[in-house]
Amino acid sequence: MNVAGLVGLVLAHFLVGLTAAQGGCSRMVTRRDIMTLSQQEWSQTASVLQRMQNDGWFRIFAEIHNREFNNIHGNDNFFPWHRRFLRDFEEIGQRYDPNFAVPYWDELRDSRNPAGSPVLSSRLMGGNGFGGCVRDGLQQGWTMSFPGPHCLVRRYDRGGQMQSWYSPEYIFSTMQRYNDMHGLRENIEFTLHGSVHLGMGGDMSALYSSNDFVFFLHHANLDRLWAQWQSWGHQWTMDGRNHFGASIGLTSALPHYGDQVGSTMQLGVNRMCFRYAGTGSRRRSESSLALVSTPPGSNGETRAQEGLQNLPLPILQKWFPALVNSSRDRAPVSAAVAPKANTTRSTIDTEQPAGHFLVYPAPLTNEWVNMHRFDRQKVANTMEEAREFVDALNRAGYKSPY
Ligand SMILES: [Cu+2]
Repeated sequence: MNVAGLVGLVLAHFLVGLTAAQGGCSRMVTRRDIMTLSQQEWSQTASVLQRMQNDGWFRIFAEIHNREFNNIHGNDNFFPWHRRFLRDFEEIGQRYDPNFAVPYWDELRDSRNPAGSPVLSSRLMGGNGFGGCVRDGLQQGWTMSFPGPHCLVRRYDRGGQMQSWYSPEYIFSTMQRYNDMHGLRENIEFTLHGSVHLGMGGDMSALYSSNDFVFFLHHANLDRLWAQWQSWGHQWTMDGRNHFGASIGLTSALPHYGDQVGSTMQLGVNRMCFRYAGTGSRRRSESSLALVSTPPGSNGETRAQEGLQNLPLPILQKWFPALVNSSRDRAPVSAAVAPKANTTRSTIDTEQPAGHFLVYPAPLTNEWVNMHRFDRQKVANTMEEAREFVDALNRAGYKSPY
């Protein structure tokens, strides 16, 4: 073969690779905040889920999650594996309806009083169980078949109430404090991930938690947060270890599926044919609080953003490193917008808009720590740090709009 032929061959390979990488999806679906679905859209989603249940798919997914449990929790397979698992579920759903997409629960928005969330109303997911059994919402009357026949069980962790989850502010802080997968994964897994599973209780706090469709709403939200973190310059960040202590990289095989970890890293490529509506859909700057898809007309995001930027410098340096510079840049801008140009940090208490002090989030239980084989000391440190965060912001007079 002559040189031109060789160049042509190499080029052809390159182009094929490029096309495969960019055009892996013949069609994309959009995962939306479940609260933004119309009645008709929710009915279509619910009808797919009902047929998946009738055909035994919930059993199959619960069985996989149960079997792989220790391979996919408490180690750094956590994010890519759950992304692959959700996509698997979504692809099955698309056999019933090509438009099917897993919605997400914007659970940070409901973190203060999760049991009061409209997501848990009869119209959507239904609420706490009665004598354990969930009696309203999507899965009303369903018999789950893994590990044996039973009603779907929910037992909120505070009787009819749930302990508060982690605030949008705390998760925003986590996402800018960690630049590695291991650090981000461990913090999110110990905090928001665990508090939602434990708050709901019942099937959601078991090895086969995917019996409850809330599992998919929850993991779609965690995946959305990961996608947003990825867009902050961490698109290909993958590090850490698997269950056996071996390091994980982009070419490692995902448990059960065998696909490479790298195949999950980009939305719109390979099998990852979905995007997120709302906050996860746009590339946002790391210094902008955009984790919560506030309803139209609400100014919660802006108010939280301004409140955080006005925090004393040592607090920003410790908890919001990405805001340190934007806070300095911002000061003259907000002064120009508002006529109160002489606002100083010492008047922060009187300048804060109405809102709530932060509350301590729900800690993990010992049972949960054991079930996941987490390192006790690391969990204790993370729980302590989360309380420190609440104390620091409350002492500074920060009021959350959430
Ligand atoms: Cu899981």
